[in-house]
Parts: sequence; C-alpha cells; structure tokens
Amino acid sequence: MSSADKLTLYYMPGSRASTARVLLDELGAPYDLHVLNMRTGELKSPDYLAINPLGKVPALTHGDTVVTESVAIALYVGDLFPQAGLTPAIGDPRRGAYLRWMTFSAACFEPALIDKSLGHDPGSQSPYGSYDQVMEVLADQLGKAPYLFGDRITVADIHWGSVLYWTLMLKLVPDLPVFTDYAERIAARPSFQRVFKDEVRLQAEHEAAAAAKASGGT
Ligand SMILES: N[C@@H](CCC(=O)N[C@@H](CS)C(=O)NCC(=O)O)C(=O)O
Repeated sequence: MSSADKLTLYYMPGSRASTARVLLDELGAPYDLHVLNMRTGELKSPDYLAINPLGKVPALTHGDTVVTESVAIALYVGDLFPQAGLTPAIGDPRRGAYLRWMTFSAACFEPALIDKSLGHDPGSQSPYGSYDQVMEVLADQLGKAPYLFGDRITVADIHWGSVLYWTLMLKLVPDLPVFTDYAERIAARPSFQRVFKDEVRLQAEHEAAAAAKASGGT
C-alpha cells in the first residue's frame, strides 16, 4: 500500500473505536493505529479536530480521504478489503440486508437507546418507532441464524457483536439470550480478545499520563 493509500485509524481504548480496530484486524488490513488519550485532551486538540471537527472517535484516513462515523468506517473498509470474505458485495443477495442493518444501528438502535436512557418519549412520529419495537426486530433477526444473514459471518456481525457487547454491559438493552449469546460468541473471537487485552495496557498508560499532567508533569 503506497503512502497515498495509507490507512490510519484514530482510536482510543474502551470506546467504539475498538470495533473499527477489531474489524481492520479481521479484514487483514495494513494500517497505522493513532492512539488518542481523551484524559489528556487529545480528542479536542486542534490537530485532531482538523480530522473530526466533533472531536469523536473513531476516524479513519485513507490517503487524503477522511471517514468518520463507525458505520461508515465499517462499510468503507469492508468494501476496501473484499478478499477477507466478510463483505456482501454489490450483486450479493445479502447486500441490501447488509446496508439495512448497518444503517439501522446508527439510525434506529442508537437513537432509541439514547432517548430511552434520557427518559425522552419521541412519540408516534419517532423515526425508529419505539424502543421496544427496535429491540423486537433486532431480536427477531438475530434469532434466525447464527449470524445476521445466515451461516456466514460478515462485517455486520463484527459491528453488531461489538455494539451488543458494550450496550449489554452498560445495561442499555434487555439481556435476552438471543442478544447475550450472540454478543458473547462474537466477542470471543481472537481479534476481539487481542484488542481487549491491549486496551488494558493502553488504559493504564493513559491514566498514568493524565495523573502526570494533573500533577504538573508533561
Ligand atoms: N456517531 C459517532 C459517535 C462517536 C462517539 O460518540 N465516540 C465517543 C467514544 S464511544 C467519543 O469519541 N467520545 C469522546 C468525547 O465525546 O469527548 C460514531 O458512531 O462514530
């Protein structure tokens, strides 16, 4: 991969950027990992705000192209590395469902969780229906097969396995067996385990750096 094609993932441990990291590993993608320490303000530094003006992770650069938003990053890298066999490509009968369920994550699932946790009732005009409907349709889809679209794992399963792993832990979704079994199965993959292990190290480093900064060090 030339420098014009270089991939860099802007990431912080213990965040949804972990999913993008796992996914790049699953795809066998060559990339640089740019680790940011939220506790020392690196997400809001001018350098990083030039990449993502929201100061949020993940972000991915590919040469001069900048991609933010977890779902967009997952779709982008899935299409970039079809040889990994994890991407329902254009023409694949699963492609429509793939785009649907990836978009559902950002457009329906996440707003439903946020409204619920803030005690907002969006009413009947809600773009996602209701929280309960979102949970029901997701549980129904996951109950059909080992993976979202049958017997073959895709990028969407890496994404949703991670989403459910974190949201179950935060008690934002009901602990239905269809969710817990799926999340545990996906998070047990070696790629997740490697990233989780490395994040323990990184988080300890970040805490030490924040403590040093607070006590007047660099
Ligand atoms: N819609 C964005 C949300 C990104 C987001 O909220 N990232 C969190 C980490 S999970 C973050 O960067 N938080 C740092 C902050 O808000 O300062 C996406 O899906 O990528």
